[in-house]
Amino acid sequence: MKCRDLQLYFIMGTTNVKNRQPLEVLEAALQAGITMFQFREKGLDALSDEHYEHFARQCQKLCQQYDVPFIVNDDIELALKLDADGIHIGQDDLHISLVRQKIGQKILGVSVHSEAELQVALQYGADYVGIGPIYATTSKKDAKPPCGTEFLQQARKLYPQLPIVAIGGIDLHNAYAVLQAGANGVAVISAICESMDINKTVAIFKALYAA
Ligand code: 3NM
Repeated sequence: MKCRDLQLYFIMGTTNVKNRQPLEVLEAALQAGITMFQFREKGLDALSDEHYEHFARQCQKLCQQYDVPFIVNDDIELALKLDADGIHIGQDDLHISLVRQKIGQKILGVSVHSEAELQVALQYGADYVGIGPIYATTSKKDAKPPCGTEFLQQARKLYPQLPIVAIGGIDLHNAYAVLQAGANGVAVISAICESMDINKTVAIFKALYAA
């Protein structure tokens, strides 16, 4: 995994998309140039069983067509079954050391909220860390209070080479500040799922890196 894979990391499940087909949204985002995708099927109306797996496979197939890494949120069994490119875990999931054992060389992303969590993630070989929620988000029910960019800046100072993606409430207006604070990229749900023009939204995000 390269740092620039984190530039525009799109996260989506069926419950994040209203009035549109989730696969159409994903394909539009891929066409427009997202650099990484995370399959995150959560919430009351989330798919389950064979529907869940089928949808995951469809997402994976699209990502493969566009040569974009397909990362699974939390579900290690699914990631292994589908031979996904990687997995992203939080602090409430299986311990990172066990996850690393199970997934071998696959990409491993870990959400961290403190220096202690960051050190554990690195000790067990996280390929990248997610820091957030930077700003208020409505996309994750159990999100912690927004932390702003302070911890992100601290993490960057401590580990100049560490691939870091920032998450939570990031949109076209605040993304630049997050990159300035030290993130290699931004992970977004609503900025893309709720965009009226995904092509344009993605282009604007990506133009931030050309500046
Ligand atoms: N994880 P949006 S915040 C999936 O803080 C997720 O770990 C977060 O969605 C964390 O871009 C979040 O719509 C939701 O704010 C991000």
